[in-house]
Amino acid sequence: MVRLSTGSSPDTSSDASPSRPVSTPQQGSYDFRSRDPYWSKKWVDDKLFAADEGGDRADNEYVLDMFPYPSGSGLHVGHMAGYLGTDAYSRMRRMQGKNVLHPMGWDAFGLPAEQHAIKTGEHPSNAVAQASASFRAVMQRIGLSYDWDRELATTDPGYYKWTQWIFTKLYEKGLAYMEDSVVNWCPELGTVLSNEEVVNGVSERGGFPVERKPLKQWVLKITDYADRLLEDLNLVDWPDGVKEMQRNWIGRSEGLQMSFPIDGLKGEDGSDAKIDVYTTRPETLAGVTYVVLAPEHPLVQKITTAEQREAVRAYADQARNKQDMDRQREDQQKTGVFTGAYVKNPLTGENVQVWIGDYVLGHYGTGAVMGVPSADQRDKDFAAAYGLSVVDIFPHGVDEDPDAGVLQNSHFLTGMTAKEARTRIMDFAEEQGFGERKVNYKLRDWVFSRQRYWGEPFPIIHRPDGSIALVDESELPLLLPDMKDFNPIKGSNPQPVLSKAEDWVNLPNGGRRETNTMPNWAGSCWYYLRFIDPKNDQALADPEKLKQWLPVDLYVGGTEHAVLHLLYARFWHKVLYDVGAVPTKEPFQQLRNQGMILGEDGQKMSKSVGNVVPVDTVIDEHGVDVLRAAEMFLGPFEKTKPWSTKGMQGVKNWLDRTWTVFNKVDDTAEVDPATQGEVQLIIRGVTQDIEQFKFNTAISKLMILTNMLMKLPSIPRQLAEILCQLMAPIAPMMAEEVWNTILQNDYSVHRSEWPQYDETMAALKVVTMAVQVNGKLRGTLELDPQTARDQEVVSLQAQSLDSVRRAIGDADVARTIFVPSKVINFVTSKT
Ligand code: ANZ
Repeated sequence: MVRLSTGSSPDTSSDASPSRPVSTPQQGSYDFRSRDPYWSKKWVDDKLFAADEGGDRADNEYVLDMFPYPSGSGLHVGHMAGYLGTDAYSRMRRMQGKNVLHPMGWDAFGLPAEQHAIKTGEHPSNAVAQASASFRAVMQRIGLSYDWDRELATTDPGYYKWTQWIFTKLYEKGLAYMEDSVVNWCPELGTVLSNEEVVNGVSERGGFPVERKPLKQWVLKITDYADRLLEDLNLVDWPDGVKEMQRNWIGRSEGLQMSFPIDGLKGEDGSDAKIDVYTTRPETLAGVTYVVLAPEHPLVQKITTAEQREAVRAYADQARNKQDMDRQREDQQKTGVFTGAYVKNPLTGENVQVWIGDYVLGHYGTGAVMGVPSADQRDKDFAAAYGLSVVDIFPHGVDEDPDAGVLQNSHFLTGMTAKEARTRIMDFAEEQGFGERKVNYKLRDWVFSRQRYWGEPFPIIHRPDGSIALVDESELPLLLPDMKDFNPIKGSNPQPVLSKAEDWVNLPNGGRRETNTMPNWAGSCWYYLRFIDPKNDQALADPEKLKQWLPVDLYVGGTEHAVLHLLYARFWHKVLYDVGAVPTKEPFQQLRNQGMILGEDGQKMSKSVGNVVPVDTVIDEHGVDVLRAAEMFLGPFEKTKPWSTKGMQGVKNWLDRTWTVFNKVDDTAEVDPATQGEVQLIIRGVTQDIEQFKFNTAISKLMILTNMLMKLPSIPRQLAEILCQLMAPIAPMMAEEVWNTILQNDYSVHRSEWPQYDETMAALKVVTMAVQVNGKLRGTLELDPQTARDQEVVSLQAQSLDSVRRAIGDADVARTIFVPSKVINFVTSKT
């Protein structure tokens, strides 16, 4: 689901000496080259991060990353952004006494593995095994605290058995059906493409011609769940932007469906034949000066006059190959052709022309609209293009407020506000029988089949008589046949790759197996359930265990999944809820999106630009903790931000300094009350920051604590332990080393008890500091009073502001003027 990729990565277990004996005390600096691999391996071997089975729902916490799509080329720091956040959070929650479920797996069906297979001739399962092994190696090298015993791949037969089982439930509930639909078929690639993969009529990949072809496909009735998918957004704690995108995608609107009698054409029952339109603005009826049908509307043939036939056919032909998205683009020139037919406006009794135009979509509403050029911009453009008349029903035309605007030239609606008139005309239309209130959705049923090899086979048999049967549950999983040739079948008609596996397809009784496969979305729709009980072969998961863990408390991933993945997963979850397989209405309680990490140049990381920062390079040079802390220190978790070598250096200096601090621990030293108070504030601050995914400010506070301790002649053990524990989620390797080797505490710091703070402490005041470059104001920082007094931390935070980075540019900072709690000014010298 998430596209990550990696090359060969070093085997974490072999390149170091994990068995180095522990010695104390240590001086110099933290020996990350040998100690990082030691700890990461030990954590895995000891299953330190395994979630306990059972436990009360209240004590359990489920923290989930969107699982990646393993493929074959280099992992860079940007790929880790989300994982580092959930890891730090999970570590703190465990230390706070939570039983945390934090799993990882592989979304392994789909295009990348299949394409690798086509290129190399190697079976995709090998590519998947290799790629996931190398992903696992990198993740373990970084020490991500997953419960590796729960690792799964959507391509495991033991997993997709249940994907198929869920499909049988959908089918039994009448939510899966077959339909002839029109697809984007690329004869050269031998594959169906999504609308996004088609650009100007050719394939995005390769630039080959794409044709619209009919194909029998499986479709899931997600539209049956439209209202619940909409309403239950109120139950979840998600970013408003994501909820809004889901709402827009579902696109519920309330309007009027109304009939315009066709002049001179009789229906079968002898009454006037009619064109139905759907409108959300029925109050604009008096302003209708024409009606437009989608070019594919079934009535087009019937109503077109002999004179217009040729023009209409030519127009409809060229519209057929256009994408909906292009048809709806606002900057697109509106085009159309007159059909020669007229319809009667049911309010004014006037006849208006009927046109076809591709800005009207065939499968939304009724596939026909009433044209109101004085109220709607698209209609205005269309009327202007063809010289159609305009009736001014609003003083301000299309700019009129759609509720408060007062109507004119509108029969009995004149003088009413649009909102008032809307209700009146709907009532009137229903009384008179020319219209009825209707709710419409943008959401379409979900085309659920693909023609490629590397996907879940449908548990479906087509009997010789044409009827459809489910494969018996006892026969699941229905294994994907082991093929040697996964090449798509090129040619003018769409054919699934599986149709080549004749022995598998043809059954002794004359039946044929379904040869489409499921889309990549299928496996990612329910993996969070399987993590709860990954080895169960009796059920997709034990209902008791589901009760102990659902819903997922926190789900973290990229905004690219804001709509489809989350909508599809919610849909399946609701179906599973309806069949009694899951205990909650919604799958994911809280959602967070990580921001993208850009290259240092502010551009998206890419090989061709040459700005990629590979994970392995940073770790080889500086160790795991520097990578982790530097990445989290770049800025707010949700924000897109560039990588910063300067920032990394700052973080590295901080970690080096903490090492010095830990080496000054003195068991006899006492904590003075002033320091004690300050430390309380830091504990509270770090705890709250990590809870809220504000890792950058948590790190600032850890820097302050370090600086505070640096100033003490010797470090009381209690304070050293607090610093070590507070930094454990951020710099887990060194914290573990210090905890065990220097402080000689019981393994592991990550299972130790999180430091407590005094709840009654007064709320912190925020200090606003000015940030200047050469005396010019370039930004401000909102800081807590402690931070605002610390020159180094303020300096680092200030330099991570975009505006400040830009103002400094390539110059060096020659001098920094710092007035605590007030201002920081960077004076640059020309290089
Ligand atoms: C007249 C009108 C006047 C409209 C006005 C809007 C503003 P939603 O449901 O919110 O997207 N419409 C209806 N069916 C359509 C189709 N198949 N293709 C393209 N457009 C279509 O908005 C529904 C509105 O979108 C409808 O209301 C219709 O234009 C247009 F000042 O009717 B309206």
